[in-house]
Amino acid sequence: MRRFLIPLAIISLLSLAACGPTAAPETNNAQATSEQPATPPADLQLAEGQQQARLAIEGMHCHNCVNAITKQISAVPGVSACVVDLPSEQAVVAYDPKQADMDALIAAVAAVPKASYVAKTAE
Ligand SMILES: [Cu+2]
Repeated sequence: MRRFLIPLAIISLLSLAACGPTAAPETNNAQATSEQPATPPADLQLAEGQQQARLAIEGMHCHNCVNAITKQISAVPGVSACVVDLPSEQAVVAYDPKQADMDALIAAVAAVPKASYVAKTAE
């Protein structure tokens, strides 16, 4: 088991290092294939008092981007669920409006270390 995990971890680290504002080549591919709009993530099930935010996120290249953004949004106080979708470049977030708001979620996306993602309210 451990034999598999170590190379996987190394590959993950390498692709994370290769991904960011300076990793331009992948972006071109993404744009070339994104002419058909991808299906955005489904609405979340909300507990009482929760709200859902739908964010449009620019700058994601791969699943490491998705993981980094998911982690960052999930760390915002009041956020109880977060689904980030790469093909549609959208995220849905369930949050308690007494603790978090749209500005906090957008700021969390912008605060992902070593990256420059931009989020705004999805149409
Ligand atoms: Cu990435």
